[in-house]
Parts: sequence; C-alpha cells; structure tokens
Amino acid sequence: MTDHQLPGALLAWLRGAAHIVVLTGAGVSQESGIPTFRDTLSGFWSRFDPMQLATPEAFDADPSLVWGWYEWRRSQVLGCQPIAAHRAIAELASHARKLTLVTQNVDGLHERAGSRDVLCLHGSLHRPYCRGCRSTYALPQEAPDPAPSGQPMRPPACPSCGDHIRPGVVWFGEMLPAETWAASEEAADACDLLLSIGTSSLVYPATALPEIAHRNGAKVVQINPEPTSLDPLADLNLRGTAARLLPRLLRAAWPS
Ligand code: BJW
Ligand code: ZN
Repeated sequence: MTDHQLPGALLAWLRGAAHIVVLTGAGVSQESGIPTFRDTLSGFWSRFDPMQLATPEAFDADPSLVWGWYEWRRSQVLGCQPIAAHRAIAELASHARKLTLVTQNVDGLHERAGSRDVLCLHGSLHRPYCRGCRSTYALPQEAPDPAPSGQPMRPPACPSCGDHIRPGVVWFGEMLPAETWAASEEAADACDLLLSIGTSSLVYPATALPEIAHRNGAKVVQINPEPTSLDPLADLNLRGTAARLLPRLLRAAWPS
C-alpha cells in the first residue's frame, strides 16, 4: 500500500478503536534531523560501533568516550524541533477514546510536541543518573556551550557518591525500566489497534508488542517507507514517511 491510498478499513479502525497503542521508533524523528540507527547510509550504527558506545561494558571501559558521544547526541536533539509526525500523534490522542504512546526514542520530541504520559522504553537522553547509587542528575536544559563535537568528555561526578554520571538510556543487555515495560505490555495486550511507526522492529523486547497485540486480535498497522520484519504480521503496511502519512491519516479520519 503506497501513501497515495488510505483504505477505508483503516479509517474505520481508527475511529472505532476503544484503545489505540502507538509504538514509535527512530524513523518518527528522522525528519526532525535526528539520524536513525540502522538506515544503511545515514544511521548511527553505519558510522559508530554500538558495542563501543551503547553497552554498560563500553561505559565501564571508557566513560569519557561514551559520555562525549551522548552529550553530542543530546545537544543535537536540543537543536531539533518536533515535526508533523510528533504533532499528529499528540493530536491523535485527543480523538482516540484511549491512546497509549510507547516510544523507543530517547529524544523527548513526543513530549515537546504535546504528548503526555509517554512510555519511554529506552529511557531518555535528558535524564542521566549515577552509575553507582542511581540517583538522578539534573543537566541544564539548554545545549552545552561550546556544542560537544562527539569527542571524549569526562562525565560529571555524582554529588552523593562520587561515581560517574551516565546517560539515562537503556543499553544493549540492560533491562528496560520495569514499570514502563509492564505498562506497555498491558496496553498491547488490551488494545484493539496498534500502530507501529518508524521502527525496524529488530530490537527486543519492544518488537514483541505488535505480536502481543496481534495475538489478542488487535489490528496492527505499520507506517514505514521500507519493509521490515513486521510486514508479514501487520494487517496493513503503509509505505511512506511518518510526517507525510500521519497528518493525512488524521485529516481523513476526522475531517474538521
Ligand atoms: C522512517 C523514516 C521516516 C526512516 N518515517 N519511518 C539476539 C536475539 C534476540 C534478542 C537479542 C539477541 N542478542 C541480544 C538481544 C537483546 C537485545 C536485542 O534486541 N538485540 C537485537 C539488536 C538483536 N535487546 C536488549 O538488549 C534490550 N534489553 C533486553 O533485552 O533485556 C533483557 C536481556 C538482558 C540481558 C541479556 C539479554 C536480554 C535493550 C535494548 C536497548 C536498545 N538500545 C538502543 C540504544 C538506546 C540509547 C541510544 O539512543 O543510544 O535503542 S539500540 C537502538 O535501537 C535504540 C533504539 O531505540 C532501538 C530501536 O531502533 P529503531 O527505533 O527501530 O531504529 P532503526 O534505525 O532500527 O529503524 C528506523 C526505522 O525507521 C527503519 O525501519 C526506517 O525504514 C524507518 N524510517 N525514516 C518513518 N521518515
Ligand atoms: Zn551516586
């Protein structure tokens, strides 16, 4: 299904759903200017080795390398704005009877577009905490000056225990925040429509959410310009970008 055609069935599912789950990934923020992870030429993992940057072992081995990379990412995100895709998802919540937004993104752009109670499966670039005692650590909300370039930077020391402050994201091999995961699983279990938007559906356990929804009879709709491993399970695959398709979808389902 190309982005020129929006099937009537989809509009009926949207209007009729008692509970919609929206699951988002890096593709939703791609048009804000934030690279995805796995896109062949532009994704982070085409230029950087995730095992050297996105694991607890990497941070233990070289805290400054990892902190510098994440400070560069955080300052990049602070300079980006939410786009039509983020805004359309926030607006969808005002039309839906019930909507749960689950995101794998760590950029905070859903919240800046007006979404509330976002379930952030992989944490947040904006909520670092202590590696040792796990107390939270407040960073300035503006981009550091001068802007980090990705070079190694010494992480701040925890005011309570002196250990390193670490990025507030979930790395490979780490458990997801338990309450956030439980709430996401429960929503996927209970919903009657799940929209999977801008994710490659490769990373576990987030990738299980559409399967849980499907198993319980919910419709699963995917929005992505490229095929993914979710294609065979989805009831509908809309090929196109999130910023292009989502506003059209909203206008078609709820014309003003
Ligand atoms: C557009 C678009 C546009 C482009 N509009 N779309 C072997 C088998 C199975 C599982 C495992 C395994 N080995 C290890 C595991 C577990 C592992 C895992 O799943 N690995 C897989 C890669 C195989 N998972 C974990 O470790 C998780 N924890 C866990 O499982 O705990 C239990 C456990 C403990 C101990 C041992 C084993 C298990 C934690 C996962 C944490 C993921 N962290 C990251 C980094 C976060 C910090 C940071 O930002 O740096 O999260 S990795 C990265 O991937 C990031 C993302 O949130 C996540 C998902 O990526 P996403 O969002 O899907 O992005 P892309 O780039 O993959 O896709 C973008 C999509 O957008 C593409 O499809 C494009 O086409 C599309 N797109 N432009 C719409 N404009
Ligand atoms: Zn501490």
